[in-house]
Amino acid sequence: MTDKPTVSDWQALADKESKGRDLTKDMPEGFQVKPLYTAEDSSDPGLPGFAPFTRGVKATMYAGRPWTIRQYAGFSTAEESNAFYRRNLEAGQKGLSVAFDLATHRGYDSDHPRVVGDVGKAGVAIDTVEDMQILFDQIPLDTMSVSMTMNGAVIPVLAFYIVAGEEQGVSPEQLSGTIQNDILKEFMVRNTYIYPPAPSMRIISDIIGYTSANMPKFNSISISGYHMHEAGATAVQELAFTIADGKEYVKSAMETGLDIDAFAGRLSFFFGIGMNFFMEIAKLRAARTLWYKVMDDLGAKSERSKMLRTHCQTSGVSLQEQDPYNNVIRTTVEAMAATLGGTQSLHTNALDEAIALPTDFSARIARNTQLVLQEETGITNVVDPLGGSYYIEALTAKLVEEAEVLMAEVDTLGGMTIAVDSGMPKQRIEEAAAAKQTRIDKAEDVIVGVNKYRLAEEEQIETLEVDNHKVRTGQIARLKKNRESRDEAACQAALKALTEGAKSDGNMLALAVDAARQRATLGEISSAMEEVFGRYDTTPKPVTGIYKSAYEFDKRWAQVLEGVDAVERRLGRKPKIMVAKMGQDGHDRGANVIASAFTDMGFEVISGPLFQTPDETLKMALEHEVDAIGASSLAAGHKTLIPELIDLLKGAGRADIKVVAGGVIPPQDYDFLREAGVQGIYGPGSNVVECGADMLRLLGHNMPP
Ligand code: 2CP
Repeated sequence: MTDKPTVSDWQALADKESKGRDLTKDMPEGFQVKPLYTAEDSSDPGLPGFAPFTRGVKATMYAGRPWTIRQYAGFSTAEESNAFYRRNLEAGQKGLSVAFDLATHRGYDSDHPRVVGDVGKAGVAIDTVEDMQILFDQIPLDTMSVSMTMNGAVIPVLAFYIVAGEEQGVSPEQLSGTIQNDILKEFMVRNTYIYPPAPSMRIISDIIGYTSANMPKFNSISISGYHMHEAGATAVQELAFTIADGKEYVKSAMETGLDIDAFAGRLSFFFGIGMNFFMEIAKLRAARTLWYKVMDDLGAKSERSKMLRTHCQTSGVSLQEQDPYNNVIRTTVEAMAATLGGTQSLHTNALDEAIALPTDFSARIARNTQLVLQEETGITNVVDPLGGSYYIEALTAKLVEEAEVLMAEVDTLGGMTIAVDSGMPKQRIEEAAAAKQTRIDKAEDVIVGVNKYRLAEEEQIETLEVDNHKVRTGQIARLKKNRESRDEAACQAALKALTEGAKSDGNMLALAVDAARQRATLGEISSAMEEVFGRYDTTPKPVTGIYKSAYEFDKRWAQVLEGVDAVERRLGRKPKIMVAKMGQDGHDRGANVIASAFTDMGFEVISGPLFQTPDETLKMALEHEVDAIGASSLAAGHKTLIPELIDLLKGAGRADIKVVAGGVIPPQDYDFLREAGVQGIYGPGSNVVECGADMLRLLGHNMPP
């Protein structure tokens, strides 16, 4: 009998096979993975349902109850979104998840002049309790669990939901669901905040206080790594910053005198799931392990307080505009990672989400992806089926270890509120995003159909378009009716009480529920608090130097640098571009990537603040005497806001300033935008170096192809 081969025997054989080639792979997380893992690399993760919950928070997990199929949706009016929800529930969806439009997110009623291009676009427009009632018409709020993605205008939205429930005959104790209510990550990456950090943190504690006393089935927060993931964070960054955010919320609620075990069982989480399959599975297992340790350290006694329960969404940025049916495959792989990682609830993206809102067709395929996994594959039969895999266990432990290092750094700074204020997490994530973009542009990270195997000709797919003007007109009429039919004095008194409460220590949610009962609108409730808290504004601060070093020896990059030099010599100054974010769309990853890369190319880049009106963009562009404006749009406002900017430029006699557009823009809209005067359009998957080359051509430089 021969001896059992050892790991050294394997190494010798592997070296022979690979002819000494190094087969370890660098991960964006800053560590390497080896081609083989063995028992020597891993340890026993324990059992599901028991601390530290690495293998799942329930003993039986999906064998006892499958994850909730919860598709995030909402567009145009409450009527249309309600009809969409009901069709989806009949077709197998299990929970609801509401997407609000950006006007609602930022606390503006639909008739506010700043939100002309945003109403009803990237979600449903909600201005009043009536809108909320229509949204849930014939959907019983005592049995349906409803998630609402709301952070900025979280107080009026939750108040409307509570009052809509009351008027359906459902008491707050019966309401089940989740409110996102995670403001720290808004300041870091998502940008739909309204108030500055300190009052925003107070609002969160008020909500935790109110829901723990009155809404025992309602998850008071969804602490979200998803948006960090989408902004380009590595798995380690997503884990560390999300868990650190959670720790901050717990500490701040405890400081108001709440008992940790009275509210911690209703804290929930939300992670993004990308294409690094095993990394993503390990990430969810690591997240549960980390949360257990954090909550144990903070003194939680109840086991429930230490369980990390999470929703997941497949990655939006992994979706591509090119060859879009590949997105179905990507979403399936990501959904498998989420479920093998033990998520409680899941949204699977629609294949057209990189370019537009889902259609009924693409929404069906997305939902069916989960139904097929749940009902055809056997994934639900066994708890944590990858538990004990040497690689998965080693990866889980490595992620825990690395995330703890980063969390310690946050602790040294003084916790997440201070860290966010210092800009550290945002900066780290932007560095990771720029590094990832470079790997994609150089085809080191392969994206099938984009930087490899690209189709010679793309077929257009049908997309959904919302008639923003129609939605806004309808909402304005409904707002008028609401204001005319309410008891004005009672409404104003409730709003005044809210402002007074903001000045003292009133519970903002309890006071807003009173105002909602008196038919105060979302904008009015938000303004009543804004009087005391103020409105927070910010300008993106892109990182520099990453592209320069990544492309040091690249020929095309060198041509672009030469081009920029030539234009500079001609103009007697650097060519200047402004990166503009108009409307209430706060997605700034793309704008930051462009600003970073163009700065490194030698352009002078002016980054406009978020949430500009076209008029404000015009003024800033003229003031800085820019040569071109790049308008970044990821929330469907492009057909309204960009043409308006071009008209304003013409009106100011500056039609010579070139306008290009980038972001989530359906190809169907390209002709419309070109006719409006847009001179370059760059969708997802565009190569930033080529964008630079194009810009030089627009500025009159004879750029080689
Ligand atoms: C679960 N249950 C079980 C078992 N599994 N009971 C016995 N045996 C089992 N095996 C119980 C649970 O304890 C729970 O009851 C109930 O069944 C429901 O299960 P759950 O696992 O809690 O699922 P859920 O109700 O769907 O809740 C999941 C989450 C929740 C994660 C806790 O917070 C959630 O739904 N989040 C969704 C967030 C979301 O949709 N976000 C949208 C983001 P108890 O409750 O009594 O314990 S989209 C965002 C976009 C991209 C954006 O932000 O911009």
